[in-house]
Amino acid sequence: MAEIKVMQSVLASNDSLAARQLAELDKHGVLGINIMAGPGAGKTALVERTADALAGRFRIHVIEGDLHGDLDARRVAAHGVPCTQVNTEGGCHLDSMMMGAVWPDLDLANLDLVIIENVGNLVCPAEFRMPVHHNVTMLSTPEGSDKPSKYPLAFSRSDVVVVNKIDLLPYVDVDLAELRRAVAKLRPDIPVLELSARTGAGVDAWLGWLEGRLVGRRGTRDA
Ligand SMILES: Nc1nc2c(ncn2[C@@H]2O[C@H](COP(=O)(O)OP(=O)(O)O)[C@@H](O)[C@H]2O)c(=O)[nH]1
Ligand SMILES: [Mg+2]
Ligand SMILES: [Zn+2]
Repeated sequence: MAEIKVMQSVLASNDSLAARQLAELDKHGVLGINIMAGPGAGKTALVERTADALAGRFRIHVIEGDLHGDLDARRVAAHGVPCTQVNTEGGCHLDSMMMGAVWPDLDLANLDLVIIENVGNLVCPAEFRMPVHHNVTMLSTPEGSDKPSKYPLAFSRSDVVVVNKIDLLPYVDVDLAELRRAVAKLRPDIPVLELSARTGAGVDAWLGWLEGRLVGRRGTRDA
């Protein structure tokens, strides 16, 4: 019982800090998104594609969450986008306290989009509210169609699902219709976007979804 109370208060203080950070994004009309997926689903690959496609039109800052090292931050920075690495030192998710540590790095007055790549894990990242407008859950075709049913929280707290690595469909045993049904049981209204961050197939639909949100924000700021 005591343990439950402590957990509730940890989550409540995380929530209120995330809400304050999100209010700062709102003040500057900046869109925040949080990408969640298991290790290797292709989060960084999608961030790289997104950076290439949107740079020049939108000002982006990426926050990379990993247990150790800065491999992903180096990959993203190579695309000319400012990127801050957060190391959780063994922690399996990001939270708003960790965001607080890097928040001063963000030049909010001169940004349109903050992309957070969460730690590779389909479980607890979804439990911790982040300073973003939308969660994105990614899954790659080799992981199989049952993952939304087995890890429902991430999917039910997301506004879009990205199914990556469709270039591997001839080689893997995944039923995309079943996967869509599993997502629809949790969130009937959200888009499921099939793409390949490697070949670029389907990436336009993802960019379209994201740009739709960005334009909405820009409208807020100019108003
Ligand atoms: N075949 C294929 N491989 C991909 C695709 N996207 C990423 N990968 C590969 O999958 C591995 C993990 O990708 P990464 O972006 O590091 O995933 P993350 O751990 O979720 O950030 C790397 O070897 C990528 O080159 C894809 O669409 N198709
Ligand atoms: Mg990564
Ligand atoms: Zn965790």
